[in-house]
Amino acid sequence: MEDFNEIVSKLKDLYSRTPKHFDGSILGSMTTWPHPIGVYAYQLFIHVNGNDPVVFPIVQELEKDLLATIGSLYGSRHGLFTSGGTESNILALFVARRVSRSKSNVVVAPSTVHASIDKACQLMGLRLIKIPVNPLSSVDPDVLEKHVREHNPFAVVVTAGTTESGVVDKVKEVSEVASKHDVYLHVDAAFGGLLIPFLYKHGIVDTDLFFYPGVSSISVDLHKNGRAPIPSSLLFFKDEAYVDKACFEMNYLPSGVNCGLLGTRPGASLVASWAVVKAIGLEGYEKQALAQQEIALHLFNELHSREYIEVFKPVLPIVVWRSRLYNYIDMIKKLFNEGISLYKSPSLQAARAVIMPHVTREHVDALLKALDKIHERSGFN
Ligand code: 0PR
Repeated sequence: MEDFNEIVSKLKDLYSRTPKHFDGSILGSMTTWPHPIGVYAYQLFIHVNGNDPVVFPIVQELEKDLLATIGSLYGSRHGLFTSGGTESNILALFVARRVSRSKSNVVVAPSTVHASIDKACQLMGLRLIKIPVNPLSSVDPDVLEKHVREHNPFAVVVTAGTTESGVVDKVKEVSEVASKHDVYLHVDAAFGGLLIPFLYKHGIVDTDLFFYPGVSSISVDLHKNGRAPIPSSLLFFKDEAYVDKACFEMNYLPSGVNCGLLGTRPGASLVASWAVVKAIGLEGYEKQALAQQEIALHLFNELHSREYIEVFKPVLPIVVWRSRLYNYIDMIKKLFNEGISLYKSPSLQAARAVIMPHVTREHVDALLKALDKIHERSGFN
């Protein structure tokens, strides 16, 4: 057994070598530095099993409050707290299958859906039909309707803030197609859920995120733009009865049921999310969304002014670009060697920077400097 102090000093060493969001090196992932009140709450409630509301009634109380606050943005307070966008998407399709009257096992979605939809379909033996779409455009509702007529799905999934380019599918128009054909519609707003309602209000995006009559569920991650510690997401349903369909009988538990995919679950992350949402408030999320968008536009404008770059105009704060000199994988590798980590946008053969709440103008300027440097060395500049 190792000495406690030795383990602590090893941990400190490991920590010093682990990248941190605030140092500007993490510009690719949709993760962020959690709000300090969330870290405090997480530590305080570290012992709480979120799957035991009888022993820990706080879990249900705070879940209800959290759902009411965030759900007020979309017009529903029915739902559950989950471990992330993946669990929310799997559960949404699971519930869709349980409530659907249709016998079909087909899910229709634009090709821009997140890979967790593929995962959900593989897990449940569902057939996923992808509509080929331009990654820079939302799915055309008429094309979607054509696929619905042709493939007769029980569920349709669209995305409000796509992973690779931040595009927002037209929720209202798609919901009309879903209503007309009596198909379950899930909207994956893991990334856009805490941006779109505010940016729509300010006329920056042209699509709102709301429980229009044909929408059955909406997922939004709190560990992305919510600034809650990982793992944290919410899955909203249009109807209270749908929440029960995300639960399983488990007789030995004091509550008799287990909701969601996890068994024992981190109650601490639920309490922490609640605390963070209280601390930031919807007004705080609104300011944050506007600030993120402004930094994204700054990055876009700067990239646009460089002749060695081809950049796409951001819809949400995700900026995607290519180099005219390097292929995108080489460019990402070179930037990684300069201490900046980005993700790929394979559908556009491009690099992607996500302007999360921790990202500052200085971080973006350091990225631009690194880009200039790698192009200068090759004599392009
Ligand atoms: N839906 C959308 C639209 C997403 O972009 C993501 C994740 C999910 C669902 C799944 O969410 P969870 O990761 O919470 O289950 N997008 C993250 C991203 O693109 C996923 C990610 C993060 C992947 C870090 C890899 C990684 O190292 O940043």
